[in-house]
Amino acid sequence: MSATSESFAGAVAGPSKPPPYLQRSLHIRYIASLHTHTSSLAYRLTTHLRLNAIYWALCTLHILDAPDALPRNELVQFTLSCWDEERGAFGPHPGHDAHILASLSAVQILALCDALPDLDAEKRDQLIKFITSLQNPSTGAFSGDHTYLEEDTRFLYCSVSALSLLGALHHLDKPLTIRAVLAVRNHDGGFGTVPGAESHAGQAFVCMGALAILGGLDELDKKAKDKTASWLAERQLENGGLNGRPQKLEDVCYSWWVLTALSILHKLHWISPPKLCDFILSAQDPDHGGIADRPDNVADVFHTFFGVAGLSLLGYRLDDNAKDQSHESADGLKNAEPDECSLLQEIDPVYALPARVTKKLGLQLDYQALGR
Ligand code: GRG
Repeated sequence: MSATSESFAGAVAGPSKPPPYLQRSLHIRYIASLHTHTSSLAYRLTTHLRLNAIYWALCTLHILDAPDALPRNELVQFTLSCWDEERGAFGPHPGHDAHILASLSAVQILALCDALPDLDAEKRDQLIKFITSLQNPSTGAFSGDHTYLEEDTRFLYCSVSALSLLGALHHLDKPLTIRAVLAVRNHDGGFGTVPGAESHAGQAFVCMGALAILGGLDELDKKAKDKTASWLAERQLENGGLNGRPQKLEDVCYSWWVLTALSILHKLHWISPPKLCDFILSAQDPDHGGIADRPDNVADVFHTFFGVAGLSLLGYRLDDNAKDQSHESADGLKNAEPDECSLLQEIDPVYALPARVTKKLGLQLDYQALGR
């Protein structure tokens, strides 16, 4: 073929369009490949997110029922090597300072790998001390680290969730912490980062999740809960995707931040699940795997996790895509038998971990999961 006809053929073919079903095997290969492509500039520039990324990747594989596609022992050892001796908690990468965002990811990775006991008793105690020391004793708000530069409900959720996963929630003043969550609730029913800050869907997840773990959901009466659910349901746009606040663009990650809060409120049916499923599937990279923030953008592990987790909450069925499943058999990957394993693995919207894990730890709380 001549150069001209080759480029003409390329122009005619154009970029592939994602199929209307989940490309499970392709996404498993995409996630596994992230572990081997470690010499790229992008990999080096994201060391500050390394433990978060391992958590997103592992959790995606668990939902896709392929937990062994990444090397468990190596990841557990790497996670433990991110321990910051001086501060007594986890940093995002060996040699980095401890932070609550990395510490929750570390605890989640250990929980996913059934390796929580690998954290020895002395370090567990230090970690609990680090987390409780982040709380502002007069307001109950949390900072992310010992610089105490910024308080944010994200840090509160991470602290509450990590303490709970460590079986150490009794170290916390629960009524004070619940008050700190209620203080960021706005008149529109949404939640912000600090009192008076604009409502954002990300904060709806962290605030509803923290209230659920702390047993504080009933501090909101039915009218207040419905107002929050209405604000969340209004996030769905004509194209099926969800935005994070009014007048903003849709993004696949809001499938997680919005759906989890609706799930905790038992109001998942207040949005259109089929339209959201279609939007998530339309953001797949049909050639290399992974899911992007929206169609035609570059896929990444963050959006892949939140897209797949959203599909799990929506009760997406793998047997909707017979074509992709036959592809999987050829690869030797586990095939989903329609009667036996047609749903994605269940994700717990409160802890952002597979339900298998929170059940085993005796932590599973009440929530709505479609199709189960
Ligand atoms: C265990 C899943 C899990 C999370 C840990 C870190 C954390 C707790 C929660 C983050 C919650 C949050 C604030 C999510 C929103 C992230 C996001 C996409 C922010 C984008 O904000 P803008 O202003 O985008 O750039 P919009 O869409 O508002 O224009």
